[in-house]
Formats: sequence, C-alpha cells, structure tokens
Amino acid sequence: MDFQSLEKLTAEKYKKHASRTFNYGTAGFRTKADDLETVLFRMGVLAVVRSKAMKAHIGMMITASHNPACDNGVKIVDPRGEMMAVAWEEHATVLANAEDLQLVAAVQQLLQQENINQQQPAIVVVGRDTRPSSDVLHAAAVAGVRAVGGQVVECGVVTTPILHYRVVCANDGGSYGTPTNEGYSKKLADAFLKLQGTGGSQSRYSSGLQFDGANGVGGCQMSIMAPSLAAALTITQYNDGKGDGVLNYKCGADHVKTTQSWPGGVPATAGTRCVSVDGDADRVIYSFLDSNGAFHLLDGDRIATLIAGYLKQLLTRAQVSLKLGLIQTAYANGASTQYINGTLGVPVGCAKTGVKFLHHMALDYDIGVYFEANGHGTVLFSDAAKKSIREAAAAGNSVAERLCSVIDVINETVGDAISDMLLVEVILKEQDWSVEDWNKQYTDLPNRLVKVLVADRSVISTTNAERSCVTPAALQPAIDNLLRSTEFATANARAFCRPSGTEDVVRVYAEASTRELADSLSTKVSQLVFDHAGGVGARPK
Ligand code: 16G
Ligand code: MG
Repeated sequence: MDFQSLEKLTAEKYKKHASRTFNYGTAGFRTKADDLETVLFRMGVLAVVRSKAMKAHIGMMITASHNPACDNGVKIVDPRGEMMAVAWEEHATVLANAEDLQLVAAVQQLLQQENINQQQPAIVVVGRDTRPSSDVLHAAAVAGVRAVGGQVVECGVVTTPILHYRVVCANDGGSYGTPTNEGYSKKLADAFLKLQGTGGSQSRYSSGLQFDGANGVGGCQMSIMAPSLAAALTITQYNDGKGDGVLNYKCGADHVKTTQSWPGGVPATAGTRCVSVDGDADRVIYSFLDSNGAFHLLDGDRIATLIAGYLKQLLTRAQVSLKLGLIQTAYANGASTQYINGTLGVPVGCAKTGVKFLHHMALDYDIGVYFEANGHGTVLFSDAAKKSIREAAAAGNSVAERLCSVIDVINETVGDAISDMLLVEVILKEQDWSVEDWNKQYTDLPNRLVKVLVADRSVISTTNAERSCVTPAALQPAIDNLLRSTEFATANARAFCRPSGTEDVVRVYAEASTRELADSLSTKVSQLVFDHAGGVGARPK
C-alpha cells in the first residue's frame, strides 16, 4: 500500500479537530455533522483495510438514522450484511482519534496486527441518506477509500437496508439478488405481488394505507416502489422528503414510538393504518386512530408477534419441522412476551439492545425472528431451513411454496422498514384482519421510557440482557425493593435502567398494569438512578 496520498490529504484537506474524541458505538459514529468530515475520511481508509482483511466487498452507510437533520454518522457493514465485527470497532475508534501525523503509523499497525495482505484488492460499497451534510461527508469517505487505493461502488442516496442488500449481493455472486438498487426494489415488489395475488374477497382487510416517510430516504424509496406495488396496495404518501418538511421532525418511526402519538404531516383519518419509517428506513412502526380519535401504536413487538405467529402457522400447515424462535430485548412489552410464548407457543429469547446482539441470538434457530420494540427487526432463515422449505415446495407442497415467496419478501440482511411493511401487509390480508383486529391480539402494558442525566453514564453496568444492574452496587437492590412495595407488587410491574449506547444519558424503562403506575414507577426508578449514579441537573419528579 502506498500512503503518500493519505499523508497529503491528511495534512491539507482532512485535518483532525483538535479537541474531540470519537467513539464507534452501537450504530457506528454518530454526532453533529460538522464534526465528522475527518472521521468519514478515515473510515474510508478503515473500510479498505477491512475489505482486504475479509477479502470481500465492505459496506459503508452514511446516515444518522432517526437523529435530527443536523447530525450524521457512519456505519461499516461486513460482507454478509452484518454490522462490522465488534473487535474492529476498537480499530475504528483508534483510527478516528489518531493524531494527523500518527495516522499512517496507526494504519500500518492495524495491517500488521491483523496480518493483512496489502496487495489484496479492496472494494467499498457506499451509500448515504438525504441529510444536508450527506454530499460533503460522502466526498470525504470516498477520498479516504481512494487515498489508500480502494475502489468504490456507488449506491447513491439509499436506505440503510438497500446498502446492506447491495453488500450481500456483491459478495455472493448475485444469488441473493441483482446487485443494483432497482434489483432490490424489484425483488421485494415481485415477491409481494406474488404473495398478494389479485383481488381476493377480504371483508376486514383493506389495501389502503398512509405512509409517513419521515421526510427522508424512506419516503424517496417508497416513491420509487409505490407504482410497482399499486396492484395490491394503495399507498398515500406523506412526509415524502420532497416538500419542505424537516427530516425526522415530529414524524417518522422514532417520533411515533417515543412520543406515542400520531405523526405530524399525516391527516388524522380514523381507522386507516399509518406506516412510519425512520430516517434511514430500517425501522417501521404502525399506528392508527380509532373512531373516538384515540391513538394506538403497533410497534416492533406487535410486528414480531404477528410475523412469528404467522410463520408458525405456515410451518404447521406445510408440515415442515423447523425450530422457530423470537428474539426481543428488555424493552419488549411484557404483554407481547406473554402472548407469543404463552398463547402462540413460540420460544422467546432476550438479547442486549443493538441489532448485532439480536441478530446473533436469532442465528440459534432454523428460523429466527428478531425485533426491537422500536421497530427494527427481520427474520433469519438458516441455509438448512431454506433447503428443506425449497425441497418441500419443489415436491408440490403449496404452503411451502408460499413460504419461499415469504423468504423473498424479507430482507434478511438487516431490519428493513419497507420489507417488513410488505410482510405485515401479506399477513394482514391472509388473516383478513383490519388494523383493529391486529391490535386486539393482546393489550400492551402501559409503559414509559425516560432519560436521566448523570455525570458519567459508564458507572452503570448491567447483566442479564440489561434487565439487571450490576453497578452501582446498591441500585438494583433499591429497584427490587421498589418493585416489591405494595404499590407495585401486584401490578405486573417491571423496570430497568441501562446506559445509552448512542446518547450521553441513562435510559429508564418501566411498565405496569395502569398508566398511572407505569408513570409513577418510571419516576421512582429515575430518582433511584439519579441518587445512586450521580445525577446532574434537576432530580426527576
Ligand atoms: C442503535 C441501534 C438500535 C438500538 C439503539 C439504542 C443498531 C444498528 N442500531 O440505534 O438497534 O435500538 O441504538 O439506542 O444497532 P440507545 O443505546 O441510545 O438506547
Ligand atoms: Mg434507522
């Protein structure tokens, strides 16, 4: 490798900010866009090294997902579409923070440490979302890749799931799909139309829906796909990113889920389901208003239970014996866990927050459904599972054939708002359910998620998939005492706290049988966190 160009660009164009330290967190680097140009340049370099190490195409997605429009970020995607291996997160952090004059030495050390063949060609697949900073940061990333002799495959402005899809297709010789943006749209639309068929005599399901694109790339992608879905789905788009609406502002999946309220910019039409995606379209949330105008949320837990229940039904009907399981996080509503485990009889596992942890646990099953309550999730089919389903289909089993199309409509590489939405629509139509029917399957326990500011959130450490707190030592016993108190002991109450991986805060989640009790519990646990973990500012009340 030749480092001249890297040295020159580092000295002249991509000088490091003097005072900032960057950390590759759960979703890569994510912060104010103005601070990120040098980081993006260096991540271009890292992606090349990773590509050489893996002898495969590596992905690089420039996005800050549901964060405000002034933020941006970058995630590196491994060859099979997974998040970059955890061991390399530290390498990314080292390169991002190296002093300008030490950058080349840091890269050389990484090459040596990982025993990388420098002659190996490197290809980086690059995508970006619609943020105002996107072009500048994209140029920096590409400059980084080229500075050390890597090649770039441009995806343009795409959703995060499309970038993951493109990486997988590039590495598996096209068997997952055609490695173009059009290939992605066509694969999903074809599978969807095949599953929906034409017509049908639904009395409860209606094909009309409102789509909230968060004023971002999900809106753009839906504009591309909606015409090809029109035979089976009447989509009215809002917050499509073409008007002057601001990205993620009072709309989109994160807003709807966290505020538990109807998205701005979407007409309040009773009984119509609304699909909200986040700023990079890897999360999806459904919601609707009932005839009294009351808001109802159908979140990732609800989608996961719908999908797992449906897959269980198909497997039983197809008489294919495969191990099906669902992975949730501590944030999953207790009612959803009870429903899927108790009523549907599907085993449930709990993973730490963050897609990579859920993904990893889902691999333990032949068919692993994983979802975070925030709407990020997908289904993984093992190679053996696909093989037995395909063999059954080839032998004339029509339910197995349907399962094959279900597999095609799913983006297994990562949670994908549009793919998940299409699968939900398939299931609702097949069950002939209205959105109210879907919502009736179980009743969510009222819950509250709040933030607590502390001087140093790393004083909180957790175990048991973040459901118990280890340090500060006195905190968990205090939470346990609270849960045993007369107020909460018989209220189906549950609460936990965890340090955020993306913001400088501690998150507190509480659920209980009534809204008042859930609110009271979240306040009381917040106060305990504040008192035991060095709260700053006003004590929660
Ligand atoms: C990141 C994660 C998301 C998780 C969220 C939690 C990925 C790609 N994304 O956005 O899955 O729900 O962080 O954020 O893993 P928090 O740690 O701030 O609560
Ligand atoms: Mg996202």
